[in-house]
Amino acid sequence: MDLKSYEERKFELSSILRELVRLTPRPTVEQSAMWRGLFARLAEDRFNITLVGRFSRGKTSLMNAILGMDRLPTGVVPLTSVITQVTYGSEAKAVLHYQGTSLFMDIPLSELAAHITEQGNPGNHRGITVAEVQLPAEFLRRGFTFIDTPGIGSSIAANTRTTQSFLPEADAFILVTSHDSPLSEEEAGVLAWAGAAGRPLFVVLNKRDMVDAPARVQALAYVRGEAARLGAGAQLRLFPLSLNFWSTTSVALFCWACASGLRRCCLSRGPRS
Ligand SMILES: Nc1nc2c(ncn2[C@@H]2O[C@H](COP(=O)(O)OP(=O)(O)OP(=O)(O)O)[C@@H](O)[C@H]2O)c(=O)[nH]1
Ligand SMILES: [Mg+2]
Repeated sequence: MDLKSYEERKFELSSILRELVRLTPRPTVEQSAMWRGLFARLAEDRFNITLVGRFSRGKTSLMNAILGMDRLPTGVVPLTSVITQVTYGSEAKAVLHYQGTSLFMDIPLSELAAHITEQGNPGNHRGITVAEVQLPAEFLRRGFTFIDTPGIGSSIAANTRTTQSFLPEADAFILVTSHDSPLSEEEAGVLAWAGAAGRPLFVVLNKRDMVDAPARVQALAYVRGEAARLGAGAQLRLFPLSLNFWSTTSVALFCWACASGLRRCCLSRGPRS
């Protein structure tokens, strides 16, 4: 897609949105917030890269590695309980957005765990729709937004629901699974969903350190085979990693591969339907 058709498609989308707003004279708070978000995404050329996967796969660890910092909380038990969006901002802080209101609250990053984890905010009882982490990182300036989601398939059903209802917002997926038990039922569901929706899909096979060489080969072949069976083989890009032992080089290579994969997807597919 060239720049002209991109601008045309953007114009078309904003006309449809304006028409929607016009046809809904009394919108709910949720509808207004959704439309504001969509207008902002269009205006800022924002592209949502969403990390999904079963609980404790290492999604938040990957997010920290990509951002080159250890600001987001990780742990062995189901941890992330709130959609956490990392985006550009002139100063490092977090902005909390709540259900049913357009009010928001700024907090220092040091207080984040009290609001976005199962321990500080179990089942998201505080009703936070999104925790927006703003960082003055140069590469976030280009409109890429990384979104960490609560783990799917744990005993905490609210986390699975939160993540599944967020899937349509994703422009591209990084599905994090692991070598020791590749692809849970819920993760296979995400593969099938991304395949049917034609979204770019990067699969990180994490925890490489936990299995021996023959099991690594088996795990890779299994994920490739399942992706093909579920209709996501064409857009699959698979990365074996060990986030407990990540190096700047391995994460930089992953980011580079994602960036070139995204460029290829956008050029070959054009806008999504
Ligand atoms: N052995 C090993 N452990 C890892 C690796 N990557 C992450 N972990 C550990 O796995 C646990 C879970 O990591 P998180 O990043 O919190 O996982 P998550 O997917 O965000 O978990 P939820 O937020 O609960 O969905 C932590 O104790 C990490 O230290 C890895 O490559 N190898
Ligand atoms: Mg997490």
